[in-house]
Amino acid sequence: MPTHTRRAVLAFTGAATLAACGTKQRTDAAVAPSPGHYVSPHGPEVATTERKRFTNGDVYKTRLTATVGPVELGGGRTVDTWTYNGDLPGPLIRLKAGDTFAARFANHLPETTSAHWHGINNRNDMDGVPGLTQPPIESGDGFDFRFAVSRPGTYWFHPHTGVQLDRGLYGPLIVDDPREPLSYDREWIVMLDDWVDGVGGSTAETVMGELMGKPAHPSRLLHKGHTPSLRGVPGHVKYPLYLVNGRASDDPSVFRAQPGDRIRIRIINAGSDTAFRVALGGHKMTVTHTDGAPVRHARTDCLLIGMAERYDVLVTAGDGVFPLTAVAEGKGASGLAILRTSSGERPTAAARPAELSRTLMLPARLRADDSVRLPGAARPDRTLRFDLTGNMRRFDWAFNNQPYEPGRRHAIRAGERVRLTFRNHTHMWHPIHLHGHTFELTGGGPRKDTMIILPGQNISVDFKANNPGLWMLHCHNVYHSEAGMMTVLGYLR
Ligand SMILES: [Cu+2]
Repeated sequence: MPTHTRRAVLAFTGAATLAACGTKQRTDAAVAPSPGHYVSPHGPEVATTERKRFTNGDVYKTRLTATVGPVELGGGRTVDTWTYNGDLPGPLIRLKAGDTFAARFANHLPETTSAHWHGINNRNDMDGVPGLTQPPIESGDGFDFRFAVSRPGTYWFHPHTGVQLDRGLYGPLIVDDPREPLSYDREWIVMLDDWVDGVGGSTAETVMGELMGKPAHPSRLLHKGHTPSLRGVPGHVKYPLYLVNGRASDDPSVFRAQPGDRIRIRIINAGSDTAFRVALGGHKMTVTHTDGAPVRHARTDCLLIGMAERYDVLVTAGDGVFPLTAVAEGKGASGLAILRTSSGERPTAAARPAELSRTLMLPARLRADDSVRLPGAARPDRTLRFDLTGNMRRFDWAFNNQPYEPGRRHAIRAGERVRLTFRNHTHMWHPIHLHGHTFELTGGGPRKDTMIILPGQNISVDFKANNPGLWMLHCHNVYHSEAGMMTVLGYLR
């Protein structure tokens, strides 16, 4: 005999007992209408929006298999972990704007999984959020993903299930622009990661257990996580390794180029609990994109990249051997890759390029390129306010003190300019990610889909509600999202 899960019951009563609220300006907290008043991920609104995106480009066909097996991390270290197709990072998915993505996804893991296409303004039923946009993909089962890809940029893919991301399940997803406005000689994709899985018997699950108060050996928790120039604690976990493109810093990957080459570097933070401060020794960087969207070009020495954020930069290669150093913010250690344009000794993992302590680029200093400014009046049609709450001892990270509940939805309407206002009441950093849309930092700031909110900060972002469905809004610290710091924005029908 079927029984209701606790979640389902809560979702139902939550929806039924709250009164409906207004549509103009301000809808705080959750949420009024019953589930039937929301656009379904499988509803006609989603299909109509997808038809508008479709432009009859090529069909990009691929196979992705989530699998268990050994991976070599450099320096002779081999771990048993979970990856896509046995590769770390996972296979490069590369298509062009206007194409259709078609992947046969197979789950060879011992548990359910999912696949989320981070940053893509996807059709809602392909967004890969189990229990919200589709059922979980069972062990031994598969799923056919198929969707139109309309916007160029630097994206990536990962599971949206538990803390699986803190294994090796991630890969780059690059959408080329058929009318690429930048000119450069080479391209370097750089994926950053904090690594624990399979080292000394630790897994993402043992780390989560320790964070929830079950001591583990070896302990992976940081007791102090100070950051050089910004407030608060960036992350909880002292990882045994920080990887760049799947390699540990004592045996780094090497990118070869010619002196004078103009190189586009696409940097993706696939870490679960680590923000990285990134510099290329001996070089200034010109920031061209954040989270796939163009910005007015801005020069900097150093970037701060929260979990799931991406930055594209241009550099003109010098003559020599240079460290691309990614310091784990507040954790002391770093990841490393090498740019080599001539012979010479390679820098060591301990290298700390002077650029790390020069100009640091933060999103508030960037402006959206005119081509991606949000259209329409600057005044929002609706404002949703989110207090970021929780503390380390209880490990109860949440929005507005309410842990994730798939049936609790924040109502929005198609066509609205929606403002999200975040106030961080905690001591932790929270990189907040919105699915299916890119927002603009208010006041003409950059377009992004993930934004670090520092302790004490009060930050507003606006987006155009142009992609109907049920969309996750969550912290991209995977241990915070798993603890409950997730919620849903739902389009009203
Ligand atoms: Cu968080």
